[in-house]
Amino acid sequence: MDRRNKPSALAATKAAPPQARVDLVGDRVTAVLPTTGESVEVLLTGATVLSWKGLKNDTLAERLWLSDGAILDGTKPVRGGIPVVFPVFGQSPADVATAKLPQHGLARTSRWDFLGKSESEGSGSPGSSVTLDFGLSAASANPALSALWPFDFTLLYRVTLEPGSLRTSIVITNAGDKAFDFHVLLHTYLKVDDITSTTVSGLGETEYSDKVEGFKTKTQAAGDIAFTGETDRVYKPAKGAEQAITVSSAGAPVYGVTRDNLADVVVWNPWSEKVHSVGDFAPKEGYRNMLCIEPGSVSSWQTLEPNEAFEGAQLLTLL
Ligand code: TA6
Repeated sequence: MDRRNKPSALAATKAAPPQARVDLVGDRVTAVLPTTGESVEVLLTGATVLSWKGLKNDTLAERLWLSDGAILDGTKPVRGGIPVVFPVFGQSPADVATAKLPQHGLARTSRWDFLGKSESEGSGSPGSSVTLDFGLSAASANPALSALWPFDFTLLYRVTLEPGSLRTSIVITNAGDKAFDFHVLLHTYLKVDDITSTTVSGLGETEYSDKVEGFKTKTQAAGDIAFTGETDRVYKPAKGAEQAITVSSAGAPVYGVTRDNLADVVVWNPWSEKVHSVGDFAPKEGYRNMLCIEPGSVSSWQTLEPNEAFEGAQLLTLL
C-alpha cells in the first residue's frame, strides 16, 4: 500500500563513536586507538611506558626502544621505554635529603596504581584520543625506598595517546607538612634507525654539563648535534622548556619533542664501550638503535612547600 504520508524512517540512532580499547592485564595497561590502530602499553612498575606504536606515512611501528634484557617483574628499573625519575636524578651528594635513595630515585621501581582512563575527542574524530592515569604516593611507594626519603607526596602521571603523538605529564604534590626539594625527569628511550646518522636540532649554542668529562660545563656548537661516541649531557636551554627539539635520521625529521615546564634536557647514548657495563642492555649493539632525549627539571632542585604542586610534560610527535 502506498501511504502518502508514510512516516520517514526513524532516524537511526547515531552509532556511538568507536571508543579506544583499554585493558588491564596483570600489571600492564594497554590502550589501542580504533581509528588508527596506534597503541601504548604501560607497566605498573614505575608507570613505565613500555611501548608506543605510532602511525606515520601509513607505517605503524614501535617508536620507543626497549632492551631485550629489560627486567619487567618490578625488581629492577625498566631498561627502556619511558622510566619516570623522581625525586632525584642521578646519584645524590651525601648532604641532601635524597642521599640514601638509589640512582634516579624511587618512582621507577615502585608499583603505581592505574586510576583509569579518560576519553577525549582530542583534536581529531571521536575516539581518536585516550588518556591513562596512574598514581603513586608515599604510602603506596616502595616502602624500602620511601623510608629513605621521608616526605609525603602524591604523583599523578597521565599518558595521552593521539594519532601521531604521545604525551606524558606528571603532577607532583606535596601532601605533607614540610617542604621538600626534588628533581623530576622523563627518561625517554627513542628508537632510531642508526645513531651514527641521527642528529638533534634545537640545542645548538646551549650550555650543558658533560658527565663523560666529569660534569664539565660546556657550550654546544651552533647547529645540530651528531653522535660519534658516548654521550651523557644535561642541557640547559636558554629558552627553557620553550626550546623545541627535533630528532632526525639521515637529515629527515623523525621525532619532535616539546616540553611544558621541564627546562632541562638530558641526552644519553652509552655507545659501544659503556654499553657493556649496563647489564640489562641487550643486545649490546642496540646502542645503535636508541637515543635518550629526557625532558626534566634536574639542573637545580625544585622546592615544594606543603600543598604546593608542580606539573611538567613532554609531547612526542611523529614528524
Ligand atoms: O640519563 C642519563 C643517565 O643518568 C646516564 O648517566 C645513565 O646512568 C643512564 O641515566 C641510565 O641510568 P640507569 O640508572 O637507568 O642505569
